Parts: sequence; C-alpha cells; structure tokens
Amino acid sequence: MANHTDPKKQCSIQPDTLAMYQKARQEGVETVWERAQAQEPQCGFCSLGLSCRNCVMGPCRLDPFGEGPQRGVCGADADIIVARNLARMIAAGAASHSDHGRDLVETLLAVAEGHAPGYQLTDLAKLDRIAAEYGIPADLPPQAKAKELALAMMAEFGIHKGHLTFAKRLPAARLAIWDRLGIAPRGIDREVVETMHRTHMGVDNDPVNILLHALRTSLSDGWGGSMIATEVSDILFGTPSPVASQVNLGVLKTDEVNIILHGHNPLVSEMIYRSSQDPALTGRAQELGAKGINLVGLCCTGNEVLMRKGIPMAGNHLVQELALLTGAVEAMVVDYQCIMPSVGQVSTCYHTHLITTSPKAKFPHAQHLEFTPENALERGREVVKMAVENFADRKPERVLIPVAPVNQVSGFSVEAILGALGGTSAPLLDAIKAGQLRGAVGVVGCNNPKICQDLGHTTITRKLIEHDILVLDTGCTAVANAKAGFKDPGAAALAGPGLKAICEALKIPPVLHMGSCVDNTRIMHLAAALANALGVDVDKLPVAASAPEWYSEKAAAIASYAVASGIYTVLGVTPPVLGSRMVTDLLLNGLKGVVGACFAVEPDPEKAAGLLIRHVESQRQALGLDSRL
Ligand code: BF8
Ligand code: SF4
Repeated sequence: MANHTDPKKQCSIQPDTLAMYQKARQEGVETVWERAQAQEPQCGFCSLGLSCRNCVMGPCRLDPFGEGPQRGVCGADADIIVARNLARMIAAGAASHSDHGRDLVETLLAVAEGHAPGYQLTDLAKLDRIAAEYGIPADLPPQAKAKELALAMMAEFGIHKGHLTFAKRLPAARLAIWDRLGIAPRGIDREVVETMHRTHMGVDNDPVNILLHALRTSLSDGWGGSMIATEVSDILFGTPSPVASQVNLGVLKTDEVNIILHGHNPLVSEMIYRSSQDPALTGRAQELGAKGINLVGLCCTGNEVLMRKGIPMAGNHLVQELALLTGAVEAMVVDYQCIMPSVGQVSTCYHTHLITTSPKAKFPHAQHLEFTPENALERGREVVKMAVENFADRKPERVLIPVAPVNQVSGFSVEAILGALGGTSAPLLDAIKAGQLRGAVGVVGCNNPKICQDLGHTTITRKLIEHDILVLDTGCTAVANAKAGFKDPGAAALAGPGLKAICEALKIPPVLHMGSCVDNTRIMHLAAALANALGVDVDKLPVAASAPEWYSEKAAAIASYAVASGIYTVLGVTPPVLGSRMVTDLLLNGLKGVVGACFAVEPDPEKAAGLLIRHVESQRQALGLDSRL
C-alpha cells in the first residue's frame, strides 16, 4: 500500500478497521485502499501543484526539473500556478463550511418565523449572548431576536461593511494586522467569489497577493461561516456539555436496528434522533425482532450528535465503507461533505439503504429523501421507518461486529470548559503560568489513505499529553483519540504529572473533544479568550495546531485561518505547493513575519510532536515563563 509509514505497513492501527478490511478482502468488496493503490504512481505535476486547467488553452503543466516548459500557454509561471491552485483549494474548503453555516442560518430564520415545526430555539441564553455580539436589542422576545440575528448573519454572507462580527472576539492587535495587510474578511461569500475571480486567467498574477487573499478567504470561514455554523447549531440544538458515550464499530448492535448518521450538518441528524425515540417506531422494531433502534454517528455529523446527545461514534473518514461491511447497518443517512461516492456501491453488497437528504448532495445507489426546515420532522420519521422495516432483510450470517466499544467523554464546548473552571479562563492561565500546564495544542483533521489510519493523530496526541500539553481535538482526530482511550477520564494516567493532576481534580480526560470540523472555531474562540485575558495577541500564546492526516480542501481552509489568526500549524501531509520555491518558503517561513505564525510540514508524527512541543516551550520562554527548551 502506498506511502505507509514503516514499521506499521498496514492500513490502520485500529483493530476494527483491520478486521473489517480483512472482511472486505474475503467478500471482494473494493475499499479506499485498493483505489489508492490503483492510483499509484500519482501524478507528479499535480502533487507539486504544477498543473493548471483553469482554462482551455491548457491544460498546462510545468517541468519541475527545469528542462521542459516553465510557463503555461498564458505565460503563468510556477509561482503563479501553485499560488492559484492553493487559493482555489482554500476557497473550496471555505465555501463548504460556510454553505453549511448558511443552511443553519436559514433554518434559524424559519424557526423564528414559525415554519420549521421540528426545530426550536434550544439554548436561549446562548441566543442572548450571540445576539448581544451582533448588537441586537436585549429586550426583544426570543423569536424576534432569533429573526434579527438570522438576518444579520445572512447579511454577513453578502456585501458586509467592516469586520465580521465574530472577528471582534480577537484582540485588537490581531485585527490591526489584518487591516494593515488588507486581509480582514469582508462578506463570507464575497471572499470565495473573489478568489475564483482572481484565479481566472489574466487577473491576479502576483503570487503573494494571491496568497494573501487566500488567507482572507480562509478567515471568512474561520471567523465567519464556520463560526456561525457552530454558534447557530448551539442555539438550535443546545450547547454541548460533558457527556459519556462510546466509540468504534463495536457501537453497532447485532440485535438492534442500526442507523448511521454521516456527513456534517446536524439539521438532519437531530430530526432522525427525535424519531428514533418515537414509541410507535421502537415498537415496530420490536415486532420485527429487534430490541430497539440504535443510532450511531460517523465523521462530523457523528461529532455533532455525540457532543450534544451522547450518541455513540462508529468511526472516522476511513471507516465509512467498513461500517457498511459489518452487514449490520439498516440505513446510512447522509447530508454532505466527506461522504465517499463509493458508499452507494458498498451499500448494494448488503441490505443497507443509503439515504441522501440534501438537494446539494445526491449519490449513486441512494434513495433521495429531501429534508427542508418545513418537512424535516416528517421526513425524519420516514427515514427511521424505512430503516426499521429493513431489519427484516438483514442477513445475520453476514454480520460481523469486530470489537467491543471503548468509553469516552465528549462535549467540551468553550462554555463547558470555562464552566468546569468556575466560569473564567483564569485557572487555566494560572496553570499555564505556573508551568503545571505547558500549553494547549489543537490536533484536528482527517484521515488519508496515504497514512496508516490514526497513527499520526494518536502518536502526536500521546506525546503532547505526556509533556503536560492539553490536547483539544475535533473532526476525525477526535474519533482516533477516543478509540485510543484518550477520552476516558482514566487516561489522565497517560499524561505528564502536571496535566494529570489537573485532569484528576476536574475529572476530565487530558484530551478534550471540542466537536466537528466547523467547531475548530470553538478552539479559535478559546484561543482568543485566553489572549484577551493575558493581554497579548494570539501569536504570543503557548498554543499550536496540527493536522496529521489531512486530506480535504476544508482542512486547507482551517489550517490557513489558524495560521492567519496567529497559530503555528504542523501538517502531516505535504500540500501541493513544492513546485514553487517562493510559495513554499512563504508558507514555511515568510508568513511568520507577516501574521506571526507559519506552517510546518512533518510526516513523521514523533518529529511533528517534537516541533509542537518546541513551539509551545519557545512561546513560554518569549512570555517570560519557565521553559523546558
Ligand atoms: O469536516 S476531519 S475527513 S469528516 S474534513 Fe472530513 Fe476531514 Fe473528517 Fe469532518 Ni473535517
Ligand atoms: Fe494553461 Fe494559463 Fe490556461 Fe492555466 S490559465 S490552463 S496555465 S493557459
């Protein structure tokens, strides 16, 4: 298999993945790993960012060895082509998060106007806090306040004047840097559209100018679209607080109707959750011989319902096909993003219904049941009913649920973390100042078949907590770390003595799950709050970020807004930029002098952990705190 890090020349460190991969081989079902192998050798031009198909004078590709063409037909050189490609990648990621945010805002408006019968305003205190940030009068009743808020947020997607509202959570020094560079995000959609414009042939041909706008586009995601998605989800479905649950494919049940919720947006999954509690449907499941209805999550929709409802998590990105291979899934319900087109084909090998729900995301071999704010409650019932009736078609002889589940505690929103600390960030800062806690690192992002599944996430996380660094995780990392047992409060024993004592006192694990990938904005919000409390800009904090196994354009946007917000970020997979020395140097070095942070790329997770630890310690030293450098 391609590029697997020695000595673990296998596709995963996880027993459930390995067992199901074996079953896939026995049953002749193709998975992501065979397809990855079939792509070898992958295109060298594309890997270096040196191919362009932005117009039909091309496609063009430049010779990295300097012998063949050094310019595309239009005259674009390597620096221009690489910068344009990276900018488009970031724009696609920002668009995905932000369009997800928009769907939530539209639902918030529908709730406020009274035509979204399944939904409600769940966290009114949060509605009050967010509305206050938007300058909406405090004395409005909740429905009217929600309507004003939805309209104000919608305006931020378009031509907005001044800073995005949530960017004001940052220290003034950070906003001043953005203003000076001209990268303060304006309207959320506007920056994405402008990236597409600038990267059209014959528009922006200054690679630095292109990349600065790419950063601005990422910021419109991090402090705009994604942050709106997180905050509106909390208003509609509740702000997460610590909740016990379980993780891995062992959460599927041999004697229950299993429904997998996969994708990213909680709008659909919350309605399925409600219907799964309906006595008429659970009764029907029992008539058919099932003990009940078992909802489980996958990927970020899974993180959303885990954080708020404690619904168990079946797995991360590379588990999506394998979950169907258990033969125990009556329905996989998907919304959008990171859902491999292959799941339709795999579902046809079993009795599983693949159900698509968004007009934006239709799949081969799927049944489409479209959800809208108006019909979602009724649709949720329909979907659960379909799954229940499908239990009769399960073939018990084909079922394999390979492992027992692992316990985890999830639900660490910013509110929950500060709540556990008595309402302020002061105890956290005191622990950092005293050196008991060295700092905090966000370990986030995807799986990628180029990397042994979860090896990067878990190796880095383990090293960091051993070094008394608190780990905050989201997305697919969160699943990897939970499966490794790092989210059981007992995992405090794996931490260094300082972090261990804190975890034991607060009864929390050393790795705090902060949610889905749009919830990386919770990490940003916490970083901004710490910087404000300390009276410094974010780039001075003893914090860092890491995306050890990233694959997605969304991850490129996240990493970019982290860096542009002042957070040093270590990537485990090389982005397609090495074809331009100038772009590579800007990302790895030059940005430091511009936004106070830069990227690093380190495929070896042990060494990546070393980089992160060194960064945290050197930040401590610069702050005048004790340092283990
Ligand atoms: O948004 S971590 S593989 S599931 S992109 Fe996708 Fe990556 Fe997983 Fe969530 Ni995020
Ligand atoms: Fe080739 Fe330029 Fe067209 Fe790209 S934009 S495909 S480099 S001619």
